[in-house]
Order: sequence, then structure tokens, then C-alpha cells
Amino acid sequence: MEMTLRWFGEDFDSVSLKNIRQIPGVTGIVSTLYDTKPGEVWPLERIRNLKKTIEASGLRLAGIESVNIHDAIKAGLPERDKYIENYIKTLENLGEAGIDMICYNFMPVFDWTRSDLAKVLPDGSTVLSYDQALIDKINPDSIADQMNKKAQGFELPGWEPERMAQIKELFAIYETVTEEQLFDNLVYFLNKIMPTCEKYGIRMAIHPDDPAWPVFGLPRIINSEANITKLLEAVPNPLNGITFCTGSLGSNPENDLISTIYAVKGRIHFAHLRNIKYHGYQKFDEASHLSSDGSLDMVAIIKALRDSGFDSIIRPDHGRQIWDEISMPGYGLYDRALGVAYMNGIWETLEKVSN
Ligand code: DNO
Ligand code: MN
Repeated sequence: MEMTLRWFGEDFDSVSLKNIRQIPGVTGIVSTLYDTKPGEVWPLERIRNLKKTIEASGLRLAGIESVNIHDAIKAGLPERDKYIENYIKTLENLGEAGIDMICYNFMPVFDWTRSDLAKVLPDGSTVLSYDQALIDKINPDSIADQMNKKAQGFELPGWEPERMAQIKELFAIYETVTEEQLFDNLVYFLNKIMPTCEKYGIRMAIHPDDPAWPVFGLPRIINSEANITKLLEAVPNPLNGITFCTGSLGSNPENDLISTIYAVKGRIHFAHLRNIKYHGYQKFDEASHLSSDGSLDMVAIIKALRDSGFDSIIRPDHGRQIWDEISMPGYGLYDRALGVAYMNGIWETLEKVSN
């Protein structure tokens, strides 16, 4: 297991690599070229520079989160082949630079969605939260504005203003796309890129839909054990794997996270560990990582990962905002560092008691 932290790059992140390096047990960074747009080819030089910057601080670039996928690929438009070609060129450049794990998602239009980016908890900390009843009241055309307004001046990953300016057109291209078609488009994409992944040993790790149900009537397909295993079977190459994100998959209490870990054994290339607290149907807050602060059992999850042979990259997912830190919502230093310490403690204990 390698403990990592997500970092958005010097120009975008409030957290420094120096500070990340000081968290005990963190050796790796997952990062991205944050200012590239879906569909662009990532220049090799820029990837090498990112790697150099991270290595200069004593950490390693353990993987990319994310290389985002152009909506033409997701919707299966005629121009998708051009964008798949570009994706392959990006993969080649990442492979040349020695990158071997890529996280991505296949959610139409939006990446993750929340109804509040700074809900105040009784202890004064703030968290991201989701309430379907509130989302239902929002016109999808204005959700991006509302999210970005609450982002404390940071650009939210997956909510790029230029892309969101075209939200109506984006919605329009999915009008006739069914879940079955979206699934077929994903399989088409994966089959096209697998030879390049083989060449460089790149593990693709699809991130579950967040939350794990359709939002704004858009189709969603990576949201349950059955759907995930269906994808892994459709493209059986072991390089086709998943990001096991407890907060996303676990947003639906019907998803049995422990069962899923065993069902996809050997195919989890990346794990995002985060706790959430259910408040009823399709309503939850994010929580600190501690099991007793939320609804998920972190010890049981980490034990299942270990027992099923997981040996890849982990990162704490969103944290709370605490100790007056100003950061991109979910991505402050302090609470994620607490999460790392807690998860490392669980991992070490499990290792020692089992020996
Ligand atoms: C939230 C984050 C996601 C993730 C993307 C991957 O859980 O982990 O925003 O980065 O969905 O493409
Ligand atoms: Mn995640």
C-alpha cells in the first residue's frame, strides 16, 4: 500500500508539497495538469515538469487524477474517434514519463455534485453535503454557477467555467443517450485504449459516480457492485480496473462496500477513503475519516482491502475544513492529514495483529 495525497499543482492548490511531505507516511502525490481541457493532448514536457517538481520535494508522482474524458466519447458522437486518438497520445506521453495509474470518470456533464460545499457542523468545522431534495429545486443550467460561487475562489475540479458555459449544449448531446449506450461507449473507449495501456503497463481506474445515482436525469452507470463487475467482465484486461471510492459508492447505503471489495479483487488500482454520514434517503454529509463520526466502518473497509490483497495507491478523499484553513472545498491540508494518520494507524495495527 502506498499512502498519497491529491495535489492540484503549484498554481491552483493552497497546500504546498513541503507540507504534504511532512505528513508521516505519505510518499506519493496524485496530480493532474489542472489547466488542460478534456480532449487535449498532454505535452510530454509538461508531464515531465510536473514529475520533476514533485520529486524535488522528496515525493513521487504515483498516478494521475484525472485525465478527463471528452463528452463526445461519453455520448458516442461521430467525432469521438478523434478525441480517443488524443487520449491515446496523452496516455503515450504519460507512459513515456513512467506513469502507470490513471483515475478517470465516465459521468455525463458533471463530475461530482453537492448541494452545499461548506455545511457547518456542531463543532464549527465545515463539510460538503448532499441533499437530493435541494438539488431537485435547482435548475441544472445554474448548478455550475451555484457550485462555483461557493468554492471560495478556487476552481472546482470537473466544474470548469468554460465547459459549464456550454451546459445547455452539453445536456442536449445526452438527450437520447441511454444507460446501455453510455455503457457501450465506455467499453468502446476502453477497448481502443487497452493496447496502449498494455504497452506501458498503465492501469486505468474508473471512479464511481458521485453520488451513486442519476442526477438531473443524466444516465449513470458506475454506481453499484453489479454495474462495476459488469464493466470489469466486459473488458477483462486486468489493466481495466477501478478507483474504489468509499464516499461515492457508499453514498447509497444499499451498496455493500465490503462485498464489492471482494467481488472486484485484483482490479482496485486506487482507493479513495472517506467517511460519510447518512441523514435519510439520498441525503448525506461528508464526515471526518473516523468511523464513529460517520456511517462507514473504516476498519472493516481497510481490513477487507488488506485481506483481499489490495496493494496499490490509497489517498484520503475529501476532508472537512478545520482550524480556519482556507482551501479548495474538501482539499485542505489539516483534515486530510488527520485522515492519513488514522488510516495508517489502522493499517499498521492490522498488519501487526495478523502477524
Ligand atoms: C471525489 C473525487 C472525484 C474524482 C473524479 C475522478 O470523490 O475523488 O472528483 O477526482 O471523479 O475523475
Ligand atoms: Mn473519490
